[in-house]
Amino acid sequence: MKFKKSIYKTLLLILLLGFPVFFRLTGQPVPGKDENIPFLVTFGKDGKTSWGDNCFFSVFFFSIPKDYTRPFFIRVFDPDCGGEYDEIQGDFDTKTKFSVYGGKGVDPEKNEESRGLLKGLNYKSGNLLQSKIFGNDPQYDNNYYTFGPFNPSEGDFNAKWNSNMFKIVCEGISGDDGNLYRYFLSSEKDNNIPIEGANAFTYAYHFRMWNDFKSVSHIYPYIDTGIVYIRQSNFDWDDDGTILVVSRYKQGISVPISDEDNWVKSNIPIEPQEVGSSLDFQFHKRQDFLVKNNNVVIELENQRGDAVKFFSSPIGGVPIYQAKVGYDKVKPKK
Ligand SMILES: [Ca+2]
Ligand SMILES: [Ca+2]
Ligand SMILES: [Ca+2]
Repeated sequence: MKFKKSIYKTLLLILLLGFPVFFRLTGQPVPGKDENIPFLVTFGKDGKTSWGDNCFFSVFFFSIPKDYTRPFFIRVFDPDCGGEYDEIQGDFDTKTKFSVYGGKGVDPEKNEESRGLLKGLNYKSGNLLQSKIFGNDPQYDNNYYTFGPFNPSEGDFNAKWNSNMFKIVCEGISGDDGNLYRYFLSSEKDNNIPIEGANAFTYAYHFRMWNDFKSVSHIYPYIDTGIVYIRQSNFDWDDDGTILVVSRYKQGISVPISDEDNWVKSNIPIEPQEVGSSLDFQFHKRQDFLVKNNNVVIELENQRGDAVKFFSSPIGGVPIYQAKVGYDKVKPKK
């Protein structure tokens, strides 16, 4: 009977964590549903890095499964810089350019430059499909602008993910204010309708924390085969509480944090059992006083110096620490 039980357990594990889960993912809101992050943030290039953006641009990728062949749209919420949500410095005088790329050169697994981790490299690689510059435009304040329609075949095909890859670059081309915005990959122009099996990811996450003690934000980096440890880098965390790393095998490792306008790096060992699943980076705000308008940047790389992706919808689901109790139960009682 015990043997049977373990087979069922294994089957259940495969069902819960295995490959089919990937095809059920719908990670189209960016930031994702499970991340509990209010906004992405990009400052105008005349801003100060001490406000929480180290490079004044951000790069996001969308993967669209090969079997999806209908047109799709990339919707940007609050693309303007002014009015609600955005971070004013003096007057609102910032212009932000959003550009969508497809074709050869986009896929960051084939073209490292595309990842957007280093200034000066060609993170705008690929064919420019559409772009638009936004200023202080009430028309787009607290509202969507929709890019598209795009044909999935215009993407850069990645055989490993069996998906067409697209990229959206956001640049603060002038001014010094912080543009807060969100993305949604949609099958419809005027509504947010997720595409089955699609996902979004980045290598450098530039985001805003909640102005709320109780809200915990998350990001979910995916641990691919061959990863032995990852090196995390966090920028301008404003000494705001703690960053914890949780996984199926980690109850919570606390990570050294940055304060003002600095990077702090540390290594996190990866257990073989964590390969093929996601980690949960938890961002807990400090409780003794409220750190307001905290913009931060997170980057990860593996032991070889290759960047690690964060998926908007965690691959394999949100990792939950499995207390040893669960394993003791299956041990025979003496
Ligand atoms: Ca300004
Ligand atoms: Ca905005
Ligand atoms: Ca900050």
